[in-house]
Order: sequence, then C-alpha cells, then structure tokens
Amino acid sequence: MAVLKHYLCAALILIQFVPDLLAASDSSCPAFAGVPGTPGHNGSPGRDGRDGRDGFPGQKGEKGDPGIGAQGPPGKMGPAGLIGSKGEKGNAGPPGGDVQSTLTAQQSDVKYLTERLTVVEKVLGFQTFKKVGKKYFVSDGLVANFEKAQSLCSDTGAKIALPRNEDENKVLVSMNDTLKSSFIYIGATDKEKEGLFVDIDNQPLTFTKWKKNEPNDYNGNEDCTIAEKSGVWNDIRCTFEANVVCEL
Ligand code: FUC
Ligand code: CA
Ligand code: CA
Repeated sequence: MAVLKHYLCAALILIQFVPDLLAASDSSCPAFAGVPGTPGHNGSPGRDGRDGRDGFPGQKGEKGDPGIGAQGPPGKMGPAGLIGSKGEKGNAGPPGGDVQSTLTAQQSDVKYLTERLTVVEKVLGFQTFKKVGKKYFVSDGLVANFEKAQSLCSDTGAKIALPRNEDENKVLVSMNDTLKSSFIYIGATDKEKEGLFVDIDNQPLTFTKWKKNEPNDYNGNEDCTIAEKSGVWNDIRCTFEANVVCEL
C-alpha cells in the first residue's frame, strides 16, 4: 500500500510539472515538495507609470486688466454701399374717420409755420438780430427819440423792444456791443398815469429791471424808458435819443 501511495504521489507531481518537463532539456524527476517557506520581504517600489491621457480643459481664466494707452484715431470711411433696392409698399393710411382730424392738424401746422416764416423773413430785413426763446430783437443801428423809435419799429411790422424776462433783458442789452451803443429804448412809458409804466398796449409790466432809485421822473419830465449797458432801466425824457431796437 505504501509503495502504491509513493507511485501515486510521483504521478501527481509529474502531472503538476508537465509544462516544465516538456520545456526542460533533462527529464530528471524533482524531489517532493517541502514545507512552504516564510513570505519574502516586500520588493522595492516599481518605476513611475506613464503619464495619463489629457483630462477635460479647466475653466476659463478671469478677464485681464484693460490695456494702457489712449484710443487710436478712427479708421478711414468705408466704401460707398450699393444702390438700394426699391422700398416696400407703405402701410395703409389712417382710417377714413381720422381724415378730418389729420387735415385739421396739418392746417394748424401750416398756419404756425407760415407765421414763423413771416417773422423770420421780417427779421432778415434788419442789419442785426438776436434770438431769445421765440423772440427776435432786431436793429438797423438807428438812433432816435421815443416817438420816432416807435414808428420805425411799427413801420416794419415790429414793436419797440420790451424784455419780458431776465433772459430777454440780457440778450437785448448784449445788442449794445454789436450796435456800439450805451442806451436802448424799451417799450414802456408812464405817459398816461405818472408812475405807472405800461407797455405799448397799455398793459402793466410783468417784468421790470429798474436801476436803484429809478424810476424817479427827474424834473417831472421822464415818461419813457431806456436800458443801460449794465442791463438796468432808467426813466428818461421821451425826447432823449437812444438806440432803436425792435422785437418780432
Ligand atoms: C438821474 C436819472 C435821470 C437822468 C439824470 C441825469 O437822475 O434818473 O433819468 O438820467 O440822472
Ligand atoms: Ca414819469
Ligand atoms: Ca430817471
């Protein structure tokens, strides 16, 4: 029985090492397997692995600071474009019911524009003019007493100048520079009632710019008004000759 077991073991060992036996040049039978030895020590670390494949791109970095230096000059004008094609058909006009109101509005526009054009054409008849708001101060650089001044203005369809607010007063007085004058008649008198200055339509003044201690009706004979170079007003005798400025 012990002999049989010996052959059996030998056969098992033989089967276990068939590949080795086939590869080996000699065919000697190995010894029996002994008791397993103690585990060996850990080996030294392996070499570094190859680099991995590229991953996904990272997020975009923050925007950089603006560059230094002034903006360059504008480029040259580009070439002319091609001739445009015919435009599309226009939209339908307003419904029939609005025709009358459209016409009324247009008539009103035409009336306004015609009036303004009439004024501007009159303005163009004068040597000098200055615009303030919708008003024009105009002059031909003439010097005259009040009565003559008034008629010179009314002859051209204008009125003798009368500033109605600070802006107008400034602009009127600024005409002294152009006219090389110092006094300009303004359309305010107290001929009717001493001390009560009214405009040429006999309406009380809504704006005044009296000089200190004026109007004083000096010698009891001052019923007309002039604007001085500094902008302030003084009542003066109506025979005084001052520059003539009209308004339109
Ligand atoms: C002041 C003025 C008069 C005049 C006289 C010479 O009394 O108020 O209008 O100009 O000076
Ligand atoms: Ca007076
Ligand atoms: Ca006076």
